[in-house]
Amino acid sequence: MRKLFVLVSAILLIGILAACSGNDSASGNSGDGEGSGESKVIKAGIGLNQDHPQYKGLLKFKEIVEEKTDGAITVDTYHSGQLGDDRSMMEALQLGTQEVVIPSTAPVANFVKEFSVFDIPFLFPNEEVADKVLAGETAQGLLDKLEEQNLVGLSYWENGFRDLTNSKRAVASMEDFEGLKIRTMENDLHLDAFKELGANPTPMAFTELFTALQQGTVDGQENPYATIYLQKFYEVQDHVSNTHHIYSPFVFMMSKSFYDGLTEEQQTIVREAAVEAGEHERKLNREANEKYLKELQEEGMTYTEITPEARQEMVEAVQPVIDEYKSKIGEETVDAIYQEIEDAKE
Ligand code: TK8
Repeated sequence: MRKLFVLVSAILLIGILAACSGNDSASGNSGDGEGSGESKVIKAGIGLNQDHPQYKGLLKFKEIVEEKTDGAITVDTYHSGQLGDDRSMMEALQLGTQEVVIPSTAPVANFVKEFSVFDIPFLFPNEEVADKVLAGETAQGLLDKLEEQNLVGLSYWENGFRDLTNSKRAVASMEDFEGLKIRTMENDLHLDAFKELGANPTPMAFTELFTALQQGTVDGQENPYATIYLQKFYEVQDHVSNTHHIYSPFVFMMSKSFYDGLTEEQQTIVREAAVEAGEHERKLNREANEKYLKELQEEGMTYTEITPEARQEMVEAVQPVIDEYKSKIGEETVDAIYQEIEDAKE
């Protein structure tokens, strides 16, 4: 009789424990999401380090979400590629093993090809026009297209105008690109544009870049001044030029399976938090890009100014690549963005 009691108790205990640990995703989010009231965890990763405005923006997102949900949703933040590079983290969102990533638009084009519109060289004339167009109908519509890839685009943040660095020579004009081994993001338009300028481009994840520069696998790279300074590229690069060849947005995106499991109120909270934190990040990023060129020179980098005439030569040189990619990206999207840029200039 005693043995039977012990056996029945053990079976009951195992059943109770199993019911309590019913996690439906690797990040430990339990419950069906239908307002189950159980706590949820957002695992959020970026490639840049803890000093970059992008991470400060992510901490702002964490602060807003945890406060407004009264702790029902908590945000665990990871920087410096701790969870992987942009592309692998986007795949993790699709698999449901990570909830948030904020990649540059360039690698996003491997999931939704229309995002490559933002990789058209010399597309945006300045940040003011970029802000207006990214808040416009076409750019917002691209965020919606991410849902086809089990991703939810919540807002655009700012990476910024990209500038060239290298360890070989001063770059003052297109001729100076000749033969330079330049790392580019994993995006065909970037690759073909740098080939057209005479460089020898190599696509590479950001997480591998510092080591590649240090070992001379590549001669140079291109990123905004804030990234160049805060990732300490001045330790492995001698020259910087204000090529300003592309304005890169970031895309704040969430796993669709996680988003769909939130209550309507929680969905509104994360959407609004992604927008508000993005405004905070954009402000910090502009301040950083303003001040770090001077500090790069203080760290020993040689700065070379690209004159308007030299930049115009580059614009004309890459035009055949832009013409070729218009149909690859989607003519409707490209035409709409160009129109919205003209409207934004007025
Ligand atoms: C960081 C990247 C980076 C981007 C690049 O994860 O890859 O060069 O500019 O900011 O998204």
